[in-house]
Amino acid sequence: MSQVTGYDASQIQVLEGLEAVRRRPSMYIGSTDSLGLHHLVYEVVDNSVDEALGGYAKGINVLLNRDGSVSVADDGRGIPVDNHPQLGRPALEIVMTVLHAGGKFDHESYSFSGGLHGVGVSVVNALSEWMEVEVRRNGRIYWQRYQRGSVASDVEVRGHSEDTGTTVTFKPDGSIFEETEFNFDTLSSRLRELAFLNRGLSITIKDERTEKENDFCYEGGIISFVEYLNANKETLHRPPLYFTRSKNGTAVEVALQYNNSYNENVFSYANNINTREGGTHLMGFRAALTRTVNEYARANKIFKTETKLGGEDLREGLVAIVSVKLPDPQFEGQTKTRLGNSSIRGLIESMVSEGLSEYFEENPLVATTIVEKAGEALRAREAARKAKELTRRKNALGSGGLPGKLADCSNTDPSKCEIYIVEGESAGGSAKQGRNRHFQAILPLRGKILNVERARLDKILKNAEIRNMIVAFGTGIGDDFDINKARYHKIVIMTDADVDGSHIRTLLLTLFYRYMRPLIDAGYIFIAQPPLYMVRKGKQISYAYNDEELDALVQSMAKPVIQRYKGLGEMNPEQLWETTMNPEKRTMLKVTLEDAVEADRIFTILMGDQVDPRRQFIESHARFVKNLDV
Ligand code: 0RA
Repeated sequence: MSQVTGYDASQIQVLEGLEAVRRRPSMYIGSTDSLGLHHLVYEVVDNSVDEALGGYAKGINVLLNRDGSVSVADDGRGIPVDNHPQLGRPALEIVMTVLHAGGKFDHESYSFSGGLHGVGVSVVNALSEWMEVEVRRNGRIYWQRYQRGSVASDVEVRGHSEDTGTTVTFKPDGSIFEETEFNFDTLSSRLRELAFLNRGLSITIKDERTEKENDFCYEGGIISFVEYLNANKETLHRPPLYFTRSKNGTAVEVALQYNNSYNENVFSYANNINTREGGTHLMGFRAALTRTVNEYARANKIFKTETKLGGEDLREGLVAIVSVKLPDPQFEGQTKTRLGNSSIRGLIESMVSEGLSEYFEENPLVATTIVEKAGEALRAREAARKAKELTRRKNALGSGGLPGKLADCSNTDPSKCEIYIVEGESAGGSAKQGRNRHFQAILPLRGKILNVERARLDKILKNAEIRNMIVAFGTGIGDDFDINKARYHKIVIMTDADVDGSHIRTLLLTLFYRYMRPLIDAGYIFIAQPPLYMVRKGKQISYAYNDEELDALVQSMAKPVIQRYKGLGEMNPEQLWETTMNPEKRTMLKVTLEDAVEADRIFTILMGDQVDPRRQFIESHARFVKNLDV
């Protein structure tokens, strides 16, 4: 610790600290792309959530302002403004400008939330062109402004207020972020999630630019979350199973409900952070679920013969939220979203076992329903294993085991290789002729693939088109999936721009989403963008990929001949290469999965067995699902 004290010394430290943040922003907020930009808001919101978790704030309002700034307001106690005894500056200023000061420098207690990186509001300040904070406290309104993290005005009193609370407004620094425009839907999803995770907390978001707004407040907390996830599914028991337990300073909250689908949809959280990569808490939960259900089945003699349900049997149709709150969480993994604390596994397993067995004793009908659903899954899994064996043995036969319909590429370095999944034999033929055979493989699909949303793995594996894909990709499927075995790092869906084409695309995306999700997470899935029109005048030929481009071309070429492509088959191999497959010229859409909750909802609605929600969805999203006929 330095011997120099007082204002000057502390100011120097402040500037050094925040300068470090501006020099290496990614170290503090993960990235400077759109993800990092939105983390700024989450970081500020999390401080208000903390205040709400402490029982001091009831509501949080987020406002997207017209000038590109965002305001986060809460009705908590307000950040203290009195002078800090050692530093001789207002506590407010220190919270906003000192790295790691956080809001809790005067508290012994640990913070439960704290953003993805838990870095504190001063980091957001450092990365903002400007920030202003208003504190309502002691009957007064206090205000201070900062620029790029530095104090731009002393704390001022700006009026009177009987309310208490804090409002932070900031504009992200365009010299640091690649993108500075906030996305309403992205923020909205995260705020909805926070409202689910913190029962009774009211969060609103309003976009001044578009007048869009949302209000989130769930008295049911994570029970409401599970109901939301199951909204368009047929559930097997109502209401969701729920319990909470705490031990040794760690709390676990579980809500769970089975539906009649074959998918699993489990979201785990540690201190309100979505642990997409799972971790020790999720392992503890799964172990407890498997053990407890097996114990219940045995004790109540539900199966006639000795039956051991596996973890995968209990996943079928499972929708669950597992939310843990613990001191000092360790986040690991590629995206720092895997909980690493090793002692948590056993602790969660014992708390969840206790909670589940108590619930089962009190709700024997629910317990029996779950045991029977898992028993059915077990029998189906046996059948699937046999089907998989068959696929494997068939693969061992033939030339190198690859499907006969696949025109493979010659390069064997997966990172250089692409595979086009092409609708129809004729377009497949054009693609085979037009491709660069060095690094582009072609797999034509005959007709539509099976709808995996309404089938179990054993049936899925009987589908020849799906089997061809699995074998060509090299990755396996479901539990056996291994991304390291992928034979191509680009998998390109190329379908016609019509009703059937978009249906096939959705079927393929559903397959990838449900059974090969790591391909999406790794950014390997793409959608080819063939042109919609050919515009010709004499020898001059141009292509338009949308209606605006068509208008522009017609303007510039004056009275050209316009041909609308109805299918890929109308292009000859050279045209297909030039317009859609040539890496120098093509544009492709990369399929990303920002929001797993929303993706699940869309696939359920589009591909599930309930007709009414699908009709409603298509009516209200007519543009998104244009030409989609399911
Ligand atoms: C430290 C102490 C106290 C409140 C806060 C921090 C606080 C921080 C933030 C950040 C956003 N909203 C906030 N609301 C409160 C209160 C200390 C006391 O009053 O005893």
